Amino acid sequence: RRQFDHTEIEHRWQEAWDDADVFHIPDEATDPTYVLGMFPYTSGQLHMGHVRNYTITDAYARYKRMDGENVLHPMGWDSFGLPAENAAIERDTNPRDWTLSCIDTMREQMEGMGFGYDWEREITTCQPDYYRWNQWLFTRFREEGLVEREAAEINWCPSCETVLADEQVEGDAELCWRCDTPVEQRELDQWFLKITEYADELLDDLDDLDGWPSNVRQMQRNWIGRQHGATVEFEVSEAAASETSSGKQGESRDYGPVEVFTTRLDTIFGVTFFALAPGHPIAEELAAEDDDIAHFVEEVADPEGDEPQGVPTDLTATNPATGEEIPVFVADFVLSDVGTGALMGVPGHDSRDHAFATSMDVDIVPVVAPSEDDVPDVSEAAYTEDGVLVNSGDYDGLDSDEARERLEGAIESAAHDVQYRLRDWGISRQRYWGTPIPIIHCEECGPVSVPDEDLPVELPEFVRTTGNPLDAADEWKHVNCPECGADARRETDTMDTFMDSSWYFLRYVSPHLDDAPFDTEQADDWMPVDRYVGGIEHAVMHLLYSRFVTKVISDMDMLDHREPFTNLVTQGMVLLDGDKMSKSKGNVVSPQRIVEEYGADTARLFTMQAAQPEKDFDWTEEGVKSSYEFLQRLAGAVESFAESTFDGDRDEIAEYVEREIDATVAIANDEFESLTFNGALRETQELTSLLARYREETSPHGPTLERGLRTVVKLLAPVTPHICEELWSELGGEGFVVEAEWPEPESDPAELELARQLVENTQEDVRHIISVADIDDPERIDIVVAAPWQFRALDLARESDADNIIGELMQEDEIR
Ligand code: ANZ
Ligand code: ZN
Repeated sequence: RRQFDHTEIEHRWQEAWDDADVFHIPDEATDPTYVLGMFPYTSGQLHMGHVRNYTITDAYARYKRMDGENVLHPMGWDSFGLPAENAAIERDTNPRDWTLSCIDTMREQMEGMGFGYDWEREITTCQPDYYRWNQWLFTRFREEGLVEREAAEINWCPSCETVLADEQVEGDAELCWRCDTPVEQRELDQWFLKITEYADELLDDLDDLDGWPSNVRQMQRNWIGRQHGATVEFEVSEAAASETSSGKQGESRDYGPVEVFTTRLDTIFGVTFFALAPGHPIAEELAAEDDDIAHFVEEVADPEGDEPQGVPTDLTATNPATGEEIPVFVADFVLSDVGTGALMGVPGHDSRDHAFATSMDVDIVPVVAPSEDDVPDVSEAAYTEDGVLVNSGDYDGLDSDEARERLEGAIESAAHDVQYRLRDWGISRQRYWGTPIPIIHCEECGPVSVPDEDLPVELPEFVRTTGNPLDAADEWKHVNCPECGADARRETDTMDTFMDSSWYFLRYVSPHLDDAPFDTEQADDWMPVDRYVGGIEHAVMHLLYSRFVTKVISDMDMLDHREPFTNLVTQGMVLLDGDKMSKSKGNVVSPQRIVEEYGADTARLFTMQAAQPEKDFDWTEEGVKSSYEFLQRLAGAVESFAESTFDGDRDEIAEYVEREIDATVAIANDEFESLTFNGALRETQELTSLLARYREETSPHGPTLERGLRTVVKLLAPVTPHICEELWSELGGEGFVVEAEWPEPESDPAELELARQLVENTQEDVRHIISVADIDDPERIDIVVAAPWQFRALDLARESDADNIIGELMQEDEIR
């Protein structure tokens, strides 16, 4: 029998919460627990990933609220960006109307899920009252010297007609993250934020972020990619032999000292070739004169290729340690934007150099060995470990560390150097749907910042064109220079939307402020975010940019904190038959249907029950049904309790049940704190079954059962809030369960532990009796073992004619 009508109940309670404003946190509240789910991109509909993400944060926020904390749990919309622009074009509308309609739908779906947000703090990044602060921050960054305009090779998606950040280019095939089109390279003037100036701090502070998963920290470390090493110069000039062959007698060209970066200066005696990246200025100069080199650079070179490839040149380089002349190549495994764009080739000790030298027939010499009398054979493979130097003149016998240090001092051009993989953050996008970069280009004055009082620079009306619609907005584009008044034009690039999301968590603190992006005093008190939950796909970009922007803001004395997120949870995926749900695979389970058919509580319960937050899990209809049935059973139990009359005293059994209630509460507290709701739910469901048996086996509708049921309802309330409100009022609870006091164990923890152990021991005894007495009805075994108050066990055992065993056990006083 269905016990309740979920649709009616859910709507009724959603309205009641709304009317009572229970999720609003006033500005005066101090030191709240800040619980945040990564705000959604406004794609049109909530998907199961959102349901999972926001149920985790909502359950935690509700738990904290019941536990007596002030809770800040806001929601907003990441609503600028290419997908909305493309969707609008597809639907023959404009990005603004499309986005705003998506927001309305998604907000309604969130309300339908019962997520308890403080909607008075809602923020929408595509609204001028938000993006003006992107512009304001850009201007401040520029004043701080953290903005640069540079011509740069950029990733260009020919289909989206936009620049992509490195992070938006995916896989070895270099495909656009949005449309899977192969990405091309182009040179354009771009705006950059100098995140590299914060590379060291961003890296070092990871060590203290112990509330973050270690894999995310490691991904950020790798992304920043700090390497200690040395730069050293090689003299490069045209080889003597080539003068005759090319007929250019007497004009042997000198290219001067060319710098390389190495992490292994200890291997310098083993350098047998020198290599330039195809984009190195010398390689470009050579390509202009030499067809083979031009052909290689333009047609053959493939930096992503598995096999290193290259082309010989007429140049030689002089090894500064040995004075030896070595051949110079242009090679594709040397990257233009890494180090200096040139490298010293040590095939004996570097695997790529080894592969290259083998194909080019270059010498391979061992200069580092495990020990002096164990020189490795490097003809087949490089020896890549540190060790002891050999074949290295005066340096023979030194270990690698010491050799590096001494060589750094001894070689005149050598200098200690640190290199990073991290590049500055290119924020220019040649698209419409983003924050206009607040710059005016003047022929006289150059790029001029739009004065603060002229912010926001609002987007003009959308027009459909092939390129950037802002370029076509003539009236908008032509303005006067704020400095000299001459005719000038606006910057038509918009900002990467990662700018919007790199500080939105600060805006929630004071979302309506109109003279600053956020209130400093309030942010000092309310920040950092205590629990941040979102997808692992944001491990690098969003989380690194947010850390960077927070540090800059802090350096501008606008915030005390230097890290935005203390605790991070990266939630796993909701799969269907082991596959990611996706529109293209047509295997999407719609949250809307689940809510209609089973209710939001069931959807929430199932997603929290299925696995701990970090793990992927499979969506199954059976799982959903069993969550639904559990809630129906619980409702039934409360109903029959509420209808029954009160009798019965605390007895031995009641004491056991009381202990179980306490034990469940103790475990649930820990599990809620660590967001492992599945553990708490398992315990709570077990307690629910125990209470059901307790009611059947004895007939005490007394205080123990009442406490038990109230506890279950409270423990479930963060996860299945609507039905729990209903049951709470049936049990005669006061006010909302969402505002009720979170349960604490009544007995002291040490006693509880002892009691638990006793129970476990008793269970062992009972199992023993069962096995000896040969009880084989599985249902009875379950009852006996799971409800081990002793006399029941004895009764059942006695029934099975095992008197003598029981007698013995009783004599030994093992059971009593
Ligand atoms: C000599 C050497 C000997 C190196 C050796 C390594 C091992 P990893 O390899 O990740 O530690 N390098 C320098 N500039 C480069 C560029 N523009 N493109 C590609 N590779 C470049 O990174 C450091 C090493 O990368 C450097 O140390 C250099 O090769 C190479 F047994 O120098 B090494
Ligand atoms: Zn001017």
